[in-house]
Amino acid sequence: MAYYKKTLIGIVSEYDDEKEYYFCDNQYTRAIEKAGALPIILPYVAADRLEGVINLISGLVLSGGKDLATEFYGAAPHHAVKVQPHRDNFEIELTRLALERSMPILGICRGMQLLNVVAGGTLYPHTIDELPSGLDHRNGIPLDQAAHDVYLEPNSLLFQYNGGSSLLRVNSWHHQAVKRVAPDFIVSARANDGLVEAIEAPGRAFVMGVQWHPEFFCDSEPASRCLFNGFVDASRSI
Ligand SMILES: [Mn+2]
Repeated sequence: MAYYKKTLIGIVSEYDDEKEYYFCDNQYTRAIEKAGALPIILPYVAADRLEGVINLISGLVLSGGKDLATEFYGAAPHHAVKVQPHRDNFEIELTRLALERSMPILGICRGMQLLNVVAGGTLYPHTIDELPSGLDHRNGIPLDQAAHDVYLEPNSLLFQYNGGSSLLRVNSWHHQAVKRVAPDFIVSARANDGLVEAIEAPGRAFVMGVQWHPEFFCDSEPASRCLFNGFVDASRSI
């Protein structure tokens, strides 16, 4: 279909250090395809190629993966934080450029955390250290199953995507979380332990982060489908 050519969505890949392979969970690519766009998996190219990447794509998915290094948000190094420096360097600069160009961005899990940091917020490096009475957000429940509830704010896009209901069941596989929300962003969802589960930038076309993995629920749950459709629609109009 012709409009695929106009709507390329870049998805930041993961990287296997041992094999030296880039990889990407096909749940992301399927979700983007189903929403009507063409997914492009992005390797970590050199800084002087970032402009070219941004010129190629209409929307950017910041995918899940290892942890963002603590140095980027002013926290001390932590033994539970597993980093991938060349991904951080690539993805931070790419996200900065995408924000500058007012490009639609969907940050998922690590991607939400990275988006928050690039926009000026901070993270908990290891939530159970600082919030010991909270939920275990990485308790081993597989990502194709809901793990806990989140409560959506009525003034958020997510609330609309959820049919005007504040309650949503989500999956969960994270040990870090947003601490201070970036300026110009609002919290659009929290878990019942108070942890920030989604953020969005109301002044922008579509810039959103979700701490869960909606790409696993596109077939089974309308809010996730609407979220990807909303992201691709915003990207299409760029
Ligand atoms: Mn969670």
